Amino acid sequence: MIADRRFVCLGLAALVAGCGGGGAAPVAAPKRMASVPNAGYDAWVAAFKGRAAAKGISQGTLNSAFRGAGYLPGVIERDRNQTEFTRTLEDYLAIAASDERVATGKEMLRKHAGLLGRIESTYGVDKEIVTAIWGLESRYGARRGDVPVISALSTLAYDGRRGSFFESQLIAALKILQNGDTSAGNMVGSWAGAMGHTQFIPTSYLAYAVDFTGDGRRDIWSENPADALASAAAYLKRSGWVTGQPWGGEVGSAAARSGTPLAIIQPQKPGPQFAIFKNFNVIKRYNNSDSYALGVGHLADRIGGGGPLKTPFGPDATGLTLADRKELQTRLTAKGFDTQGADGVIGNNSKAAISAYQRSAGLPVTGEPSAELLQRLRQG
Ligand SMILES: [Ca+2]
Repeated sequence: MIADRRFVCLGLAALVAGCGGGGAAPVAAPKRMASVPNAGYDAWVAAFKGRAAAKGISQGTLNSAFRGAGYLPGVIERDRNQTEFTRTLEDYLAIAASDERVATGKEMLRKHAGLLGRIESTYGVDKEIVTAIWGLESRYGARRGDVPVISALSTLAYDGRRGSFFESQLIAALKILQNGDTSAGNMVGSWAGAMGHTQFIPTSYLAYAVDFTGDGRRDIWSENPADALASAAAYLKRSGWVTGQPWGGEVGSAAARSGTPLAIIQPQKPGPQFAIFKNFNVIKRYNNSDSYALGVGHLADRIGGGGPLKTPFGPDATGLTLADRKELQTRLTAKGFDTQGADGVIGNNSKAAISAYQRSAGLPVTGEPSAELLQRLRQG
């Protein structure tokens, strides 16, 4: 649930833009951040409590919410270190629908078949789509984030870059606590306050989260993903999901021929063309990015048993195709310069391996792939 992907970077947003990240290799999970004393922050919190009280937050809620809260320099560091770059669609899809994410998605679809079936029949949103969102937002619950949300949001609101956005998220988080859906200690998420299996930000939680288990609490933080997955489906339904219609599909596929598409798009040339339907735009309400919507749609198709895209992408800016980049990674790893996998996505691990190889071979250290480098590796 990404209101603005430049500011919320835990799950899939980290793959889209503005979040750095290390290619296909796992990005280190955020360590629980430690708070440090900060008099300016304390003064800000004292003033904020007055504004929150005026918006209906009780003293009891404010006191318990801020009892363990503090200024988190790690959050500001993450906010400042967002590099602005956009992955190619090819790289994005290679990560979003990696073999591992597809395999785990199929496993989750089996493991939670009953739950996902009930969610599908309740909200009319395909279980594969809900599962794909789960996979992209938190790797099926494995990366829900462990940063205390009240501390994170108050730190960002105090810091002031987009202060009003984060103050409104903080007020919403306090409303969640006041409603009794969870406790301050349990309310953890990404460094920017996206929470639970499907990474809802607090305002979206208030507007769309549902209690699917019927225990009276909308618990998206639980190990049990029921409320979170149903909340994602509820969000898509309320955003206009058309039951029974596909998101779209690669031009030429059966899904792409199932009606009159809204448009044909080709985000990367040369590369596959996609016929898109209304549901494509509904997925974009979750995260306003064509790459994200294609990632969800394609991952859902793969989880549902579909194959890879038929049309290859052309060579990248360095002149290498996906097969070339995989070969480069395989050859580097075989020589002892471990790229941590060979998925064809040149991320930080691959760049480090290239640099180490170049250093050992007495070459200029660029860390960048090239046809020349691949040729050299082929020659032994
Ligand atoms: Ca519940």
